Amino acid sequence: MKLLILVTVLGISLAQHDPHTRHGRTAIVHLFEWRWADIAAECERYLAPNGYAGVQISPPNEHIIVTNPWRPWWERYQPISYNLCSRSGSESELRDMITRCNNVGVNIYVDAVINHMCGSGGGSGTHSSCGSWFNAGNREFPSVPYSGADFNDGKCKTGSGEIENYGDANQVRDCRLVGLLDLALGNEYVRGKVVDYMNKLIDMGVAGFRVDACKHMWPGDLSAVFGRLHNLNSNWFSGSARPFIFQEVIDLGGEPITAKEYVHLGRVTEFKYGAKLGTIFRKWNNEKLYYTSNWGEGWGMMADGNALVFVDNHDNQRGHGAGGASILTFKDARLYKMAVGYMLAHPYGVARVMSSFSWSSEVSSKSSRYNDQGPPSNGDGSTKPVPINADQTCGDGWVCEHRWRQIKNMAIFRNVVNGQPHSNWWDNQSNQVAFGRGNRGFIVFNNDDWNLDATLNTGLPGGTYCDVISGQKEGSGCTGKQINVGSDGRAHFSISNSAEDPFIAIHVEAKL
Ligand code: QV4
Ligand code: CA
Repeated sequence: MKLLILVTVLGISLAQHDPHTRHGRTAIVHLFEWRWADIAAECERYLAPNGYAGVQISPPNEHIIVTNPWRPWWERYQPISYNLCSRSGSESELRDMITRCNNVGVNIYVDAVINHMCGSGGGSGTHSSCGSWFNAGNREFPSVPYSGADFNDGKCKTGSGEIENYGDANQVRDCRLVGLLDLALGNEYVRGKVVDYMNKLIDMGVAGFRVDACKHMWPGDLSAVFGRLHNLNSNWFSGSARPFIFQEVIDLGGEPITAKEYVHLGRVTEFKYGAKLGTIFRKWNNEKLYYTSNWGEGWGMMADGNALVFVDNHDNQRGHGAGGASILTFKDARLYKMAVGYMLAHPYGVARVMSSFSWSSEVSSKSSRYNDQGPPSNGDGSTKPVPINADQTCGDGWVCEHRWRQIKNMAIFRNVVNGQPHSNWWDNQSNQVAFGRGNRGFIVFNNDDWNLDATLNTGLPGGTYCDVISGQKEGSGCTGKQINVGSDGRAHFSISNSAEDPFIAIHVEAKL
């Protein structure tokens, strides 16, 4: 225990807390619902050249097909088996993608859905992504195989068999989450099946897992599963590297189950981060950006070494999950770019960038709920490829936030300043703030309704720098603003409150 505290205080990564990123890269991107073939191409043509460290992929296992009449995105959170054919592609396409991404130093993290199978109302038949037969009502999943004894129906104590009260930890772990058939992870047989699934992926070369719905599983059961995972594939990782684990636990306070119960097993998604950052940039509840001088633990968030941080995720960007109202998304592009920029400039946590598909905000004639809309699809329900436009943006409804210049350049900024302390804080006691990262980078925000005009200590060596928000360094010039840093490290910044992007970022690799 003492060692654990010491290690946490020093910010050293424990086993399963280390993302094993390579080539000094730091940020992860969630390519939500992308096909494996497109991810493989994106690793080679964009992610590696632009310094992205890794990709969170959508669940690769066999899942139910829901015809609604169109297919919602969330069918992939209803497993039918651990066969590796999914809406994103076949097992061979998955293997090819993992290999090609690894070969250019980009890690793959799998979204592992191990708390449950499909919903109790999922019916019977072969409406599944590999065509395996199942019968949800009878708890029959012969392709695993799982049957009645492998589920928590007997253990759950609520009348409905559903989670009825999040104030009762037993039912949150042992009963069904929105009807999803709850696996008995206390049973050796179930653990073995889950471990085999995850180990197969590790052996294929993945670097770790985003583990879905961890609040709904007992930490002891997860510990037993994670303890039996193989070390990472030594073709790409050091022989003793443990898989990176980040657990989805939504802890916004007020429930008996907390993130703290899980931090010894791996990192945990810090949902306070995006909820609070959204409130701050929206200036709700009289929040001001200058209050963030102690951002991170100072704001009641978990220890730096335990946190996986993000501005929005695939749930809360569309009102699923919890704590969504303040969340910024690509739909609030101007504030969103600032918030993602803030996250990527700030040293706290392992950062994940969201890459979305767009959806209609209207309830269309075809859909019951717009926030169920699936990825861009062909007439037969298959997912469309991601076409790349001449200007490097994506087409066909793929938003590709990770390719927005401001976000891509801040992912690079994070790599350039990696390991440097948060330094040279400045604020105007309102919504104008600036901070640096040692002598490697500096960022200035103006989220006030008036101009910013200030001479600030950047901590950087004297010289001329390209702002990587309004443009970037290209050849021997800047395509956007230029900032002159004096030999004393001071520079003058002026940011109009009506600027397209009211923030400026400079770093030593964008120096002329
Ligand atoms: C419906 C009714 C239920 C009923 C059930 C009976 O609503 O009241 O009991 O039928 O069968 C879909 C539908 C949901 C449906 C359910 C079962 O939306 O209406 O229940 O299927 O058929 C995603 C979606 C869910 C979706 C689920 C499975 O968000 O809407 O449910 O996939 O397809 C909590 C958890 C947290 C969770 C978050 C959303 O603590 O862990 O809710 N987040 C993760 C994922 C998320 C995913 C799941 C967990 C489940 O990030 O994307 O849910 O794997 O906060
Ligand atoms: Ca459970």
